[in-house]
Amino acid sequence: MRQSTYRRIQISGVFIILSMSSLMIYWNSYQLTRQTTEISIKICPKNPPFLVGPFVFHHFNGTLEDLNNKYQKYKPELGGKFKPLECKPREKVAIIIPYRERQRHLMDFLSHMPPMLLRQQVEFTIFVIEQDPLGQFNRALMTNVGYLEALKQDNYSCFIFHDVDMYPINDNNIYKCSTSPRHLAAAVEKWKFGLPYPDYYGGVVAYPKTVMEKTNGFSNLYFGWGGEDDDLGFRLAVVGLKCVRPAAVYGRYATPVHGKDKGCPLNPDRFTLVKNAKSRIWYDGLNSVVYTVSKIEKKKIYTHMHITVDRQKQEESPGGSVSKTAGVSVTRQQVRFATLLFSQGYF
Ligand code: BGN
Repeated sequence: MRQSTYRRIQISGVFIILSMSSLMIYWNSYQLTRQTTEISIKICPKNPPFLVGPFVFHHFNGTLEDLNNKYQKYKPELGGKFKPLECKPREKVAIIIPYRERQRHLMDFLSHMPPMLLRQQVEFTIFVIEQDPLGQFNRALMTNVGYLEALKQDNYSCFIFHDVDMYPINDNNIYKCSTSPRHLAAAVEKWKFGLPYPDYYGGVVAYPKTVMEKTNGFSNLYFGWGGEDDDLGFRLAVVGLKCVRPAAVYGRYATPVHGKDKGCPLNPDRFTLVKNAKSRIWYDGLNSVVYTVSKIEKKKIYTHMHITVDRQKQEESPGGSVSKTAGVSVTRQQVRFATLLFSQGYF
């Protein structure tokens, strides 16, 4: 009886030792595979190897569900964080789209951009920053909000502020940041693949986080159409920076025609605001933006934020009291261009 108990204890001991050693073996091999996987994913090369272009822009006629399915193979995280699968990206890029009532353009954008960005081996998330329907649209204020809110989601180091109706048509226009701010829209279809004037900074710009910090972001005071992009150029000048552009042969954008925007009439104050852009930079921007986030929708392939703006409160904030005296002059080309567009019924 005693002997059999002894044997049972012996057998259990052997069993426990065996189980422990197999656990150890399993743990060691798990660690080894983890290390080798981490080592085998290299940092992405400076020059991505699979670029194509020029290519043609195609409208997309499907649904968001179609795109969700199409991009499943890239395994985006909820909210639309895409990463190249073959290498470790060098930076995190937030693509910020100031947005209102442009559903068709948004679908085109979502269909057009991810494949190109993944060929460029960029880690990115698309943030659609939608201003609620009441009141006039404020594009630059939406970009400030996009920047601040994206940073609450992750530590992005590069921000690309993008019109929803501009589609790059050459992979060599790389969606990454350098130390200088970059104006990516170097050759725009609606300007016959050129620019309306040399200091035009509209459409698409890439700012590293450091530049947003240096310029206090953008002005919050441009309600309605025009001027906020000219303001940006003056802010950069104050801090001693200038936008660089890709070669025109690469920085090409398709801009399919569309109807007038509701809620975005010409801003009559824009001339005064642009004139005083330099004097407002330190108190009109990221440090004075007034908004509330009414909803954040983390979709499968992008993040959609709904933003409420209170124009009166914004204009009562420290940056709102626009000086009517001091100021720089608006270039003659900028004024001539705005007048020309207006006379052609563009707005
Ligand atoms: C300019 C607008 C820009 C616009 C371009 C191209 C103004 C302010 C004038 C001082 N600037 O005329 O905002 O991006 O045309 O459309 O209206």
